[in-house]
Amino acid sequence: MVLLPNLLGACLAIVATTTAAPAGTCAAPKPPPDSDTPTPGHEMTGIPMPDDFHRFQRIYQKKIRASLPSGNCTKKTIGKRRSWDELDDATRIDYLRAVNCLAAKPALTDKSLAPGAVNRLDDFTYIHINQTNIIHGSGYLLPWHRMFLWQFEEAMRNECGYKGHIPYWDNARFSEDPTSSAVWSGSETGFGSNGVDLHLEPKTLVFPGLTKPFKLPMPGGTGGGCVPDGPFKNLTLSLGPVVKTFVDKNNTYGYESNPRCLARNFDPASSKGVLTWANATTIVSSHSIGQVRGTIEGLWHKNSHTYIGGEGADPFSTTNDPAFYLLHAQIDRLWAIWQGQDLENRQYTIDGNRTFLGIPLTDAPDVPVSLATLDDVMDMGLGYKPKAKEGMPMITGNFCFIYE
Ligand SMILES: *[C@@H]1O[C@H](CO)[C@@H](O)[C@H](O)[C@H]1NC(C)=O
Ligand SMILES: *[C@@H]1O[C@H](CO)[C@@H](O)[C@H](O)[C@H]1NC(C)=O
Ligand SMILES: *[C@@H]1O[C@H](CO)[C@@H](O)[C@H](O)[C@H]1NC(C)=O
Ligand SMILES: *[C@@H]1O[C@H](CO)[C@@H](O)[C@H](O)[C@H]1NC(C)=O
Ligand SMILES: *[C@@H]1O[C@H](CO)[C@@H](O)[C@H](O)[C@H]1NC(C)=O
Ligand SMILES: *[C@@H]1O[C@H](CO)[C@@H](O)[C@H](O)[C@H]1NC(C)=O
Ligand SMILES: [Cu+2]
Repeated sequence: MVLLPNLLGACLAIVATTTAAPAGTCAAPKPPPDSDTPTPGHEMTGIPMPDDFHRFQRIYQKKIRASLPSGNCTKKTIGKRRSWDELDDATRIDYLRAVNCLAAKPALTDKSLAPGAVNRLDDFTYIHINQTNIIHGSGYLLPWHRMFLWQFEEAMRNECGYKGHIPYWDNARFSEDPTSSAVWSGSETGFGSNGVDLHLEPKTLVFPGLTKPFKLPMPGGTGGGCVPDGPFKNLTLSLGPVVKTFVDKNNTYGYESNPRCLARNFDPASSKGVLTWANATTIVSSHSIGQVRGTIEGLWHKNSHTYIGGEGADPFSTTNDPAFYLLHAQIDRLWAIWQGQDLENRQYTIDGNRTFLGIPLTDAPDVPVSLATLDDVMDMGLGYKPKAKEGMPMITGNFCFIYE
């Protein structure tokens, strides 16, 4: 009776201090939750986190916590970003309320840039559209979206009184049965379910703004129509869509007003056997920024968007689906866990071109076709233009958050 806890204790000490304790050394007892991890609102469901991913996540969390306090970022002030599935109902409802609050506030974007921008959500969609060919398939993917999430979180908190932080869509838990995640609940505590089934055919869509054509295959999906339930049932979108079967010269980037519902088109094949714990573990165990960005971009990011489908699958106006922010928090979390294995060497690293796949652009000819650098300026909209490296840390500069 006395021996067992001692043995477990010794084992835990090894796991906690060795970065690469081989699996099985300690008959893999689960480490206890950290004492400052609050009791979750809901039990986690779905496929449990495997030990190898858990090890990477714990190393990241320990290194971040060990670096606190860092300036004004302390154990008390650090923003805890949690899985939507474990948030309590009150926090979920408050988050969804704050999104609809931003949808009810007037846009700040100059009408000459985007005549169709109506509300504060459209400000985010406008700049995401404007920057799409610069911030995807490029070195800016990760830092730009980290900065973007932070700006959204600030707007939610400062303009709409949201008290929490951005949650993430823990899609690996639900890869084989994505709709079992609380994210897609049609009740008042979810983002709403799939769009009504329009029996769409697969299509091939084209990007505007590239000097070389790039074709995006879009599966037929299982929905395609309006989301019939949940808090965004009545949301009216205005900007986009942008990718179509042809380049629409009348409204190339979807900046004109185009009132319509929020549509989704779940594609289970983009998730099953794809957004798996095994692939998530491949990402966080990458050995270089090139490898981590490549796998995030080509595998996790692409398939997460394609799974949601509809508005969420348009690479330009994808932010029209409020679930975008949860999807990207998960992307950001995978990058954060990778960075956290070796903060000294991994926090400030960049890989990739300055444009989408290094293709010259037609509507940003001043952006050279060459490799991105840490000192390049990113356009976040509304006049905010930080350097790429400002979008990389987690507990300094603008940022103070941890993924739990
Ligand atoms: C993005 O906005 C800038 C003005 O800030 C404009 O010059 C550029 O053409 C826009 N690009 C796209 C793709 O809309
Ligand atoms: C949507 O609008 C209808 C009609 O105005 C209203 O009854 C319903 O409560 C609204 N639903 C939501 C989720 O806002
Ligand atoms: C573009 O606008 C012109 C003139 O208003 C119209 O005739 C044409 O059908 C429009 N094209 C598309 C693809 O909407
Ligand atoms: C993702 O997982 C699937 C199934 O396990 C595997 O076939 C595929 O190679 C993985 N992809 C990557 C990029 O590791
Ligand atoms: C940059 O773009 C060029 C041209 O498309 C491509 O060959 C190269 O692989 C890209 N480099 C990176 C790091 O993505
Ligand atoms: C922390 O300080 C930085 C730099 O002085 C500032 O930009 C940031 O807004 C502060 N963050 C918080 C959470 O107060
Ligand atoms: Cu994006």
